[in-house]
Amino acid sequence: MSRTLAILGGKPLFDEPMHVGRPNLPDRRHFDKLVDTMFSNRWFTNYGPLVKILQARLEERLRVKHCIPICNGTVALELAYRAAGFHGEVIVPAFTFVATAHALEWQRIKPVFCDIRESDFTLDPSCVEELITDRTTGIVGVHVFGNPCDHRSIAETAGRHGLGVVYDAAHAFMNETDGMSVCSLGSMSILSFHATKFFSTFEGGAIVTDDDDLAEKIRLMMNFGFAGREKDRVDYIGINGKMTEICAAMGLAMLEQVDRLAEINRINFEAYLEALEGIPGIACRTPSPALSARNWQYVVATVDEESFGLSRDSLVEVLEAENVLARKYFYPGCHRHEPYCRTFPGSGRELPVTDRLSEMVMCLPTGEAVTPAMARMIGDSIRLAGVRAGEVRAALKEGGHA
Ligand code: T4K
Repeated sequence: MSRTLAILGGKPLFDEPMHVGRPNLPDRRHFDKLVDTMFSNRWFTNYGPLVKILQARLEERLRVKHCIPICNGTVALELAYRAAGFHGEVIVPAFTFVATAHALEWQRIKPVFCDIRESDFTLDPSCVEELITDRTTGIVGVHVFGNPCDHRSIAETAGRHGLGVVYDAAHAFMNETDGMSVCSLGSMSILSFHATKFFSTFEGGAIVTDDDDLAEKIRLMMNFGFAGREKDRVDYIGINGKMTEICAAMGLAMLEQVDRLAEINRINFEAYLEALEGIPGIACRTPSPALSARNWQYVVATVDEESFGLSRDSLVEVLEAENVLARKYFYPGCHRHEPYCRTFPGSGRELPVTDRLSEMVMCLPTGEAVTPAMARMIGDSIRLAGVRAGEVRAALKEGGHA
């Protein structure tokens, strides 16, 4: 408690920036070997041998029937929405990465933004019903920070109205609930394997489904609609959603690391939880109790300005001065971004939980670049910022920030 915060003239906590989403690394020898195989195969893309192996390993690991590798999570979303037959209007939470909504707009589907639950940041099923119109064709649930949506209530509402359900499981790799993989909920889910994700292929993603017909349709759609081995027949106006071999090589190498990384994340999370314990106005949000296995990828904290003495934004600035680059995932809600405000003016007024939480939430760095000692130091700086909130506010004002 004796140190001086960097914002108050002290030395920054870290010499190098500590990023949320700093990529974890594979074993280089393993990765290099796979790259050598790729070059000796002279096969770089178009459902090559490494993609086939990765697909089989993912299906085994996630205990799902089909896990189709895709070039990224956003294209996976577009393909999934289209394969689900979505059109007209689709209900989607606003508290998510913009890609969840953008992928609807790119299919000329109107996103109808829905509020979330306070407890776990996921779609609030009790708000869905009132948004259903005769143009609604589907519901998108996002397992935000890996927390599973209330899939039973969503399925019940969707069933009563004849709606399709697609889950955005970008954050939920390896998470389990009710004895199954979170990404096997609903008829289709998408995963993101972006560099910043728990499981990475540099860029990449996947569509998960147990439905053979849907899997067949997606395979046509993601490969220009080519049917048959000779590719002399096109059955569908498809696009290019294929994963490359170099990305599959990264995926195969990273798959060997996931248990180790989940454990590192868990230990870091415990350190943060302890360090943030009892700080007035700071809540370290534990992953949903509905999870029986988790990747611990997101260390999520909320800041209550009144009790803490500083707003979330001010605390993010305090941390930035310490070289800790906390992220405001997800601020603002999608409904507050320009293209959606313009299209749906006033929609924000109806999402009080999204608006409140998006003003309070921040994610803290974890992964193999962070040690429990570092997590404790970050927690102690947050505590100190609260204790010295008055001086911090004055310093921020002087610096033209607040
Ligand atoms: N659905 C959901 C719920 C998602 O969260 C996402 C993606 C998607 C769908 C779409 O999936 P993809 O099409 O992306 O596969 C990042 C990621 O780019 C994005 O994948 C992710 N969600 C989102 C939550 O986070 P930004 O705009 O915050 O990225 P950026 O460049 O600011 O990087 C984040 C942090 O990571 C920075 O602090 C720097 C650090 N970083 C990043 C990269 C790329 C590194 O240290 N090294 C790196 O190579 O979106």
